[in-house]
Amino acid sequence: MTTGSTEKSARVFFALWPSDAERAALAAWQPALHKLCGGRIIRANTLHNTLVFLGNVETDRLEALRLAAREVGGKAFQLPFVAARYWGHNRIVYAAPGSVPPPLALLVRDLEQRLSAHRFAFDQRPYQPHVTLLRNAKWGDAPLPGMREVRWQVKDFELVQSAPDEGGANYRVLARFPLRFP
Ligand code: 2AM
Repeated sequence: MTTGSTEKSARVFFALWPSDAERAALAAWQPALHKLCGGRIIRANTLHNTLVFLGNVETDRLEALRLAAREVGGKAFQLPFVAARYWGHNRIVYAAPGSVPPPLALLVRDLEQRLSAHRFAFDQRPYQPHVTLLRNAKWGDAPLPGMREVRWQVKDFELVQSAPDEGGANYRVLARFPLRFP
């Protein structure tokens, strides 16, 4: 596996990466939310749901990281995003599922266990599934308007590299890991 760069480390995370149709359906929430909350609209082609954030990993360990993720034995599942919400602490507007489907919780737990077993460090924050839609937004604690539900069919998860550019972050899918159908 190559990152296509000569950098010694890469900023990486594991995520659920939607299909084009799922991505377009979530992007359709953005204009109305932007009108209300302002801030910066996240580019539709970068919308994702982070599972585990690692940060900088030495490029010569990326192959070991990919092999660690291949040990994860998760199942495919459906993930419905039902509401737009706001976090004041980091000023993001995000899409949220109504609940965490059990196979998603198991996937994150299994992935974290495999990463720990292979001595990879990662952000230990409790997992709260979300797709960031706007950054630097402004809203209070009133509910945001209802949005049309978007159902993701989660069939795989991805290892993604993040490289900042002027328009926000630029993401590159380094590897895909299929989930099993029950
Ligand atoms: P966010 O959208 O809530 O900011 C790439 O930065 C992805 O990793 C984003 O989806 C971001 O979540 C998530 N992430 C989780 N922990 C992070 C951290 N400590 N630093 C930067 N991004 C983090």
